[in-house]
Amino acid sequence: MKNSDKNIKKIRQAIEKQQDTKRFEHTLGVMYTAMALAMRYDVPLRSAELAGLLHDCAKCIDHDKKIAICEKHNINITELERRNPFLLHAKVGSFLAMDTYKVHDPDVINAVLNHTTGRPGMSVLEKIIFVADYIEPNRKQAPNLSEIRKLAFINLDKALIYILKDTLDYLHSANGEIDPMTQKTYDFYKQEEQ
Ligand code: DGI
Ligand code: FE
Ligand code: FE
Repeated sequence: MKNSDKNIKKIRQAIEKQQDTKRFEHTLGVMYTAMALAMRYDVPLRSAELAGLLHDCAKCIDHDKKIAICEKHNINITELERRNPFLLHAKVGSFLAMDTYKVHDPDVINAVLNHTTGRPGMSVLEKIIFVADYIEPNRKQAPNLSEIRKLAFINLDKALIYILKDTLDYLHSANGEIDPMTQKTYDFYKQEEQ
């Protein structure tokens, strides 16, 4: 087995220990969906596999512990993140991807970092992880899922915009606090589309 394959196997085993069963199933769903999208959009399969495996590596960590990790390692926490600490799993996850899982590919790290809010100017891999997170087969709740699933393999940017729009609509209806980055990402891609 190649060294890189051995590393991925080790990371997969470590993530399985870290996550509850449901979250790990979701992780594998994102990993395989991201790899399928990587085939479609000419991204290295290994990058999609790694980023998919790692994207929620901090999801099963208590809020207090996530905040403690940020404070210990000088990772900035915004006021909005303090009020909605689940958002921190992306930032903390990207830190752990480097610190614990020893992954240093900046594209993979960015894909973990930006998987929840997105950002303007995402790489193809970042878009793939963002979209795969929403459409992977275990997801059942979001509206328009079958349409977005199809669209993801036809036009990645259109799928991205659709997901951001539905997320913002959902947050408005549920009175969720909107991270300025989620709004900025939507505005950026919506405007780029025209
Ligand atoms: O970690 P996952 O559940 O797999 O997925 P995720 O990291 O994309 O998180 C999904 C949740 O994040 C979903 O319920 C929508 C929410 N979200 C995305 N952008 C924002 C947001 N929540 C708030 N409060 N504000 C945002 O801007
Ligand atoms: Fe997540
Ligand atoms: Fe996820």
